[in-house]
Amino acid sequence: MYSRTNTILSFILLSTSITFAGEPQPLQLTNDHPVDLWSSARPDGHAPIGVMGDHGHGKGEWMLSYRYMNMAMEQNYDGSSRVSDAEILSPTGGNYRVVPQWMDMEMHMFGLMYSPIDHLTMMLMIPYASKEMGHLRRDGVEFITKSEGWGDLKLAGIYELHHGHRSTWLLNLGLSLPTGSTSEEDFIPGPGETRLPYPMQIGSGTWDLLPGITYLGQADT
Ligand SMILES: [Cu+2]
Repeated sequence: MYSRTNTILSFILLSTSITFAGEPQPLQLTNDHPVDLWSSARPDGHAPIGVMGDHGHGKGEWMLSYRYMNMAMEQNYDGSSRVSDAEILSPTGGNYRVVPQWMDMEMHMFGLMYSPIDHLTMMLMIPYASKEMGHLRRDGVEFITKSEGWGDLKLAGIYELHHGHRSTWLLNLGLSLPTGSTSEEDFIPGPGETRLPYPMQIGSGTWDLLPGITYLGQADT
């Protein structure tokens, strides 16, 4: 079973994104809200875009986000040492009939944030993923398998424990629902239409609790 070989060694990660923050509330200058208070309307009110759940919003504020992620993997490893395709296929080596040679993954992540009440922001995220894996069979036949679809829906609440002068504590609690498919199939020369291995599935197939605590601290400038 090729899914058992240790795959995935070197990868390149590219991440680009656009964020739209909607209807920011005017900054109120009170003792509670000094002028240099962090706000999601400020560029420095956001962590790098790959970091999610790093900020809350003011009551009534919403935010739409789109993130694009691309990952390319190649070269098999056993632990930390490289293993050649020939070794994996060899009867005296790995003795596998098929070796995965590369995998490309693309993900479009759509996000929605909304704050219904003070200090609480609700977040919804859903990815659309497409995956491709290239294989080499022992007899020299090469083939590619593909899968594509909507992944696991994530719901989260971000509670502002403390929003002070240049420091903020956030409590994050999220739930990942198994909405993504775990029964993706594709044609494999030989066995024909076959259920793809787990890394090629779109969903995790599990319910996951995603708790977290975030501290934001702003350095004096
Ligand atoms: Cu936001």
